[in-house]
Amino acid sequence: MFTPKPEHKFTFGLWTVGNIGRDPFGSPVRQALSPVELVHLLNEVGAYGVNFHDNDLVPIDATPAERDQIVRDFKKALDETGLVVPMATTNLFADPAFKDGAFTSNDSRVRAYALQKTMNAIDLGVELGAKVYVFWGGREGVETDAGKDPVESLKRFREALNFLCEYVRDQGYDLTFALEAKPNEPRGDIYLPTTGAMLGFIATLDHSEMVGVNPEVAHEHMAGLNFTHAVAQAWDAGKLFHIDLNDQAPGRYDQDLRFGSSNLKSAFFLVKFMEDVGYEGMRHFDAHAYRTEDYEGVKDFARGCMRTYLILKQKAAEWNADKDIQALVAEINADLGANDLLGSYSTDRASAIKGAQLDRTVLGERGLAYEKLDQLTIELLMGVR
Ligand code: GCO
Ligand code: MN
Ligand code: MN
Repeated sequence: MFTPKPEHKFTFGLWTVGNIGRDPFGSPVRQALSPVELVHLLNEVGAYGVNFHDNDLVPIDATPAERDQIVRDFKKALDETGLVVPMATTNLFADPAFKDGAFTSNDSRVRAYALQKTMNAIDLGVELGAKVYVFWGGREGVETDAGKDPVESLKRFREALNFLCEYVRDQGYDLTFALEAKPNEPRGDIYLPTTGAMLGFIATLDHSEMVGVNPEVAHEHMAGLNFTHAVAQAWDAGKLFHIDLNDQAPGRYDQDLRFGSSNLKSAFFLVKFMEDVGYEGMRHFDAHAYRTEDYEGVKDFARGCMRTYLILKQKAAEWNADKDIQALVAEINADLGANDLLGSYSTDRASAIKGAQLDRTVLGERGLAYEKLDQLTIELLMGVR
């Protein structure tokens, strides 16, 4: 019943199932698999697609001949499995050249190299079928504000995105950009730390119509925010181009946990939101298996992400069909006599609202039954309804 199918659009990055379990305190615990092996692993667990950073696929020091061979092998694996590449991105954070950022670096040579690397990576992504291109500014930030001017940094980031939008148009590519916010890690502070900040920034771009967001559960949780609200704002703005699903306990290091494994209730409201509004994009899992796992555990992790999503989707349908829950929802939203009073501005409406009998004492006395509604939701999630 909870078996992933292509129509569910479940995707994983090569870097997610390919994560070898290195952390700041310890060495890798899993042998690296090749991109071809990872495509087969993803096919085995039932994923629809695979995404990559340029250097997940082609090592940064590969020769042109090596690149071509790697791309040929990868395409063959895609053909054999039927997996698609809906999204691609650039690694602008691993190489020492990017230690002070890429597009926001103070060094113009680094900024030029970041553009060069990104244009090449866009070419590679498009060659493999990507329709969305993600920008995560992992090192676009600071440890100390003594080093970089925040306004200048925003200008540089804007110039780079304007340039790359023009590049995509010039090439005639069918590609949109999705900006991914994160408050910190690996830098002390990363610019444009939340999805809301990204949405404000996008409005300042020359081709803002090409640019949306890629919100990630863990990143908003790291900032102590409600992820579903961030996603809803992006949706309302027509900017939910992609999404990174994982989980994160507040106040911890960047955990990248299996989807739904830490905050089940918020994962439920997220899935319910995405399904209710009819989000048609990819459900991308940007997470990785615990460091305790071997590759069987990595498959358990990947299957778990998709299975939890599908169970929560089923729970959302049950919530929408539950008579007691829906009776409460109807009661909460019932017209208690002022619906006609509200609407867009007119002089008459302003006078009508000014003259209306609205007894604030009565309004303040009304109980809202949210306790009951939330408990019903919890019981539904716990499987006793
Ligand atoms: C992180 C980020 C990255 C990006 C990836 C795609 O916390 O490291 O989430 O995994 O999503 O670089 O741009
Ligand atoms: Mn992340
Ligand atoms: Mn991410």
